[in-house]
Amino acid sequence: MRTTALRTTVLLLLLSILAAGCGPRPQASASGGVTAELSVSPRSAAAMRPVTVRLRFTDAQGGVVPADSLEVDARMTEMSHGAERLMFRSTGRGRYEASHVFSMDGEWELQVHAVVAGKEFTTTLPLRIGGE
Ligand SMILES: [Cu+2]
Repeated sequence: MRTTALRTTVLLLLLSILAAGCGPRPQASASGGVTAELSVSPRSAAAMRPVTVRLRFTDAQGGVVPADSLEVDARMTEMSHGAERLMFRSTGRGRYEASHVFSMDGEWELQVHAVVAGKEFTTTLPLRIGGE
């Protein structure tokens, strides 16, 4: 009996940890003083149509900082199919833009790997495509 109760407690603890990681996340992510800001257009972005994804990096003072390198992969959070590489180009003043056709509607996340101000910067930004 004791063992069963303990197992139940451990299971509930694990479930609560998992649930805590499932809330809505902000569209900006900071690391080492650098913040990545994401915006997408159109607002009603949907799969199988071109979507414009914009990224911009700012430092702790809020100033825009350019990325020395930038690689972004989009993957669906609830699926195991492969990632899609987004091809960003600089549009000046520390702003980057990619046009991408997402293969499916659903919950995506952008995995950002950049070098900003000489430092490695990695973050994950949530992105919902379609379904609204
Ligand atoms: Cu999918």
